Amino acid sequence: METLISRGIIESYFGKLSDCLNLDAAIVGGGPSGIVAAYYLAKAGHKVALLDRKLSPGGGMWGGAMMFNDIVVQEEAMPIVEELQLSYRPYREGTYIVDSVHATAGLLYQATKAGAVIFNCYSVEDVVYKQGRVGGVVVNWTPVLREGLHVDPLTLLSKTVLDATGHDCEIARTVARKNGVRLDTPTGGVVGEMSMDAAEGERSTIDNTKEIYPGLFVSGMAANGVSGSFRMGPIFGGMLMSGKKVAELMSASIRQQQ
Ligand code: 48H
Repeated sequence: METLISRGIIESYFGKLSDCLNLDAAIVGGGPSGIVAAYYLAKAGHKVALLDRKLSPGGGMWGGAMMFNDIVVQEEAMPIVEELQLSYRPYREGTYIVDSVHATAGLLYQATKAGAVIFNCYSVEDVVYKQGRVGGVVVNWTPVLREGLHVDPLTLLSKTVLDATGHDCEIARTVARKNGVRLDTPTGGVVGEMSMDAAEGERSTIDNTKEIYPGLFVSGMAANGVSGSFRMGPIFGGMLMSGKKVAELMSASIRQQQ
């Protein structure tokens, strides 16, 4: 019995990993924008893997605001909440309340059900960069990096890569720093996010969701971080709409490359 259990996990896991060596979309970061992007890309029939460095993907959504585990979603994003079958309660002035644990678990459930593969405890430490294009991700176990062990990474090639790493914009920073290239941002680099303006932050998240370098897209807080726009606090409609928008942009790019 012990061998059966171990063999089942090993065979299944390595099959899953081998199957992801050539992807349509590699999503770095399993916060709300990354998970929603994974859902729509998988639903469109693309081969999608989402990598998150934590044991529990979900990013900043589990905790609501200051660990009060509810989030606010505005009217414009409710079609996504409906499509992903999340429960919600109307609040005031066109806003709704969603339990943050239910929402995070629900998004993860729908994305994986649609066919997205999630690798947790994976840190993306670099990208594949060839002929002026980002073409994949370089991955290692989070515990290897935390321990500072000198262990080389593995590589997953991908037609498109999404930086959904939140406030830190890690992938965009790495691409600009290591390759000396200009990103499609106001300065050509990572500008860094501004202080709180909830309405403006929500609006600009959608505008800033785009391809910032051939093969490299940004969503969610990373979109505002790279372009130097405002944070918005615990209102999550912008994150959901950014995930949907970036999935459409990436899907068009994937189709062009086929
Ligand atoms: C693998 C990585 C790496 C890496 C980071 O921050 P997130 O929740 O992302 P978003 O942008 O979808 O959502 C932002 C939202 O949660 C938020 O913080 C808001 C609305 N803040 C407003 C405010 O005013 O503060 O998730 C990012 C995820 C995390 O799970 C990280 O573990 C993961 O990315 N991650 N995974 N390799 N190099 N870097």
